[in-house]
Amino acid sequence: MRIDILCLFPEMFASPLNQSIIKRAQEQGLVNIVIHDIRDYTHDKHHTVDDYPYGGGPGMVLKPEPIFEAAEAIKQQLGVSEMPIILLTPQGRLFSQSVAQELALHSHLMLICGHYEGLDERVCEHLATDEISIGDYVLSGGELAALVVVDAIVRLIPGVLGSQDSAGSDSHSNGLLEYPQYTRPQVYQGWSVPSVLLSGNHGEIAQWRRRQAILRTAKRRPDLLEKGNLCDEERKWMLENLLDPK
Ligand code: 6GU
Repeated sequence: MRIDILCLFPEMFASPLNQSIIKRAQEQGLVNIVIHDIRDYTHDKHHTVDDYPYGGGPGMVLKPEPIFEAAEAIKQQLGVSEMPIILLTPQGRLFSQSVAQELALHSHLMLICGHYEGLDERVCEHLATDEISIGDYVLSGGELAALVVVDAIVRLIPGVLGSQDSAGSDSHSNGLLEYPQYTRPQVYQGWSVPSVLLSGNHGEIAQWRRRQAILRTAKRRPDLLEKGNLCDEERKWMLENLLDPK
């Protein structure tokens, strides 16, 4: 997969993309992430990227020309006439694991990071094919949001994670929050690991984990439960244990 990112602050990407799983994915050639500075596509002496809003009011608005020109140059370089062009904006559709799964299917993505108070609406209307927000709060710019989106997508590319299993049991991948995990020591400050996990009985362990994931989701994120595909027996067990926590 290739991901091109258009932004005003390219240095914000250097460290996050050079750590851990994303770094390894790039080294293995599973993803090629290219950062572009929108300022490089200006033509005036001062490399102007923004201007006053028509109609007045506070703040500056990103000009359309450098963004359109950058996107055009990238498409030409890639030899494609169409590709998903995703604008990161608090006005976009809400990002989620299922949006990440959908985006991970593409071979090319272009992400555009907005900044300052806003960006010319013609970018949204005539260049972007999608607009994404990472949550209901306001960031100073789209760069951090782009990093969140890239991280969530890259770990879904086949071969990126060590064992194919580890993406499958993550919180949200089966619609539920993840079950509690433990490692050594068996007793820490008097707190013991649940004995079922030491039993070696894989059937019982799987059932305990499934039930813990259900209970945790019901308590913390009941809005997610309908995506968890509970069977009647699981629903009954959940209701009993929510009412009567032992
Ligand atoms: Cl994508 N951009 C900005 N500036 N703020 C946000 C956001 C994006 N998603 C949530 N807040």
